[in-house]
Amino acid sequence: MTRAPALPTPARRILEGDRRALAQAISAVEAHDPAIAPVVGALYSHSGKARIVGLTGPLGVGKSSLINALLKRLRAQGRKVGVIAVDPSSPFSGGSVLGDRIRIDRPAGDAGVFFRSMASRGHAGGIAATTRSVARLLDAFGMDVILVETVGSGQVDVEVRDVASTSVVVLVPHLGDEVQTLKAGLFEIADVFCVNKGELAGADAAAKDLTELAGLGIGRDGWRPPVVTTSAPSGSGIDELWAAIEAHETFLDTSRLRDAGERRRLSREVVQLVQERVATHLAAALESEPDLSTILDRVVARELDPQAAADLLHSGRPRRG
Ligand SMILES: Nc1nc2c(ncn2[C@@H]2O[C@H](COP(=O)(O)OP(=O)(O)OP(=O)(O)O)[C@@H](O)[C@H]2O)c(=O)[nH]1
Ligand SMILES: [Mg+2]
Repeated sequence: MTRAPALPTPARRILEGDRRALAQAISAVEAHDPAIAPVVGALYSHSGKARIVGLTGPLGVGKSSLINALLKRLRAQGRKVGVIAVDPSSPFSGGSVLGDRIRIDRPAGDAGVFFRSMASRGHAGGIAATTRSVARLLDAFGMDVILVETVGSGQVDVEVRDVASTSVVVLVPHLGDEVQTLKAGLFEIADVFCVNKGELAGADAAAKDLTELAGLGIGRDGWRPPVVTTSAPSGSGIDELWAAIEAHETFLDTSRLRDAGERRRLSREVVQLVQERVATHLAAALESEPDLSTILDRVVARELDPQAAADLLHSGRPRRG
């Protein structure tokens, strides 16, 4: 009888619930340490069970506060929760500009919560390229729910949909112009709208506006994004917010859209990984391989335009006609 290959030790320790092993693996993923790839690979078949919920929205609307409130609620139900906060970071230095601002209320010794903040390192769209791998580690570790906060640099983050099965767009009353500019993009992202700071004047009007908009957006797979009003510090509306998230998760199951969504996300992930590799390889080859650097020389000399050079590199011959 053939036996399954032994799991790498860190992978086995993560499956056994070793938090230190988990933390080390996440750091290795963030550092792009090639030694972690077999560990992440070995854990892949143990992932896919957690519900991944993304929260996105402009700066300061209360995403972290909502995550804290959701965390308390989920812990009270005995669910294990992983939190990933993706910080804005300078594309130039790779360092975190605003730092780690989320304060997670984790009672000391609560093994059912794991929090990680990571820098987005200038990755366009705001999700660190490694977020998916980190979410998968938390998933294999046994977290039931993974909450992902993505940077809100005045825009909502479209890439959250590449990670989460339910995306919550968080707004506040009187976002006015901001919402106008966001409108078009909002419905491609939002499975749930949350009007936070709901105790402030204008919250009802904002919720009403969004509900009307959500009505116009109906037809996207037959799901109408619900609008929930919350006040994170008091916990008001948090039950409703979680109910709306769960309703969307149930919808994914009953409509059988969950598999289609997962397939789309994984396809994008594989394509992105190939893109990265091809780009790295090609950039090096353009400098080092004489045949290819000649093509680049011709572009530099204005003999060949970049499009034509790309055709030549891609198909080996110039495009006709
Ligand atoms: N009045 C009011 N203030 C809130 C509410 N929720 C959060 N805040 C406050 O709003 C500020 C920003 O909250 P955060 O939770 O850090 O918001 P965020 O969206 O995570 O912020 P960034 O990560 O910087 O984009 C803090 O001072 C919170 O205390 C709310 O429901 N009502
Ligand atoms: Mg935050």
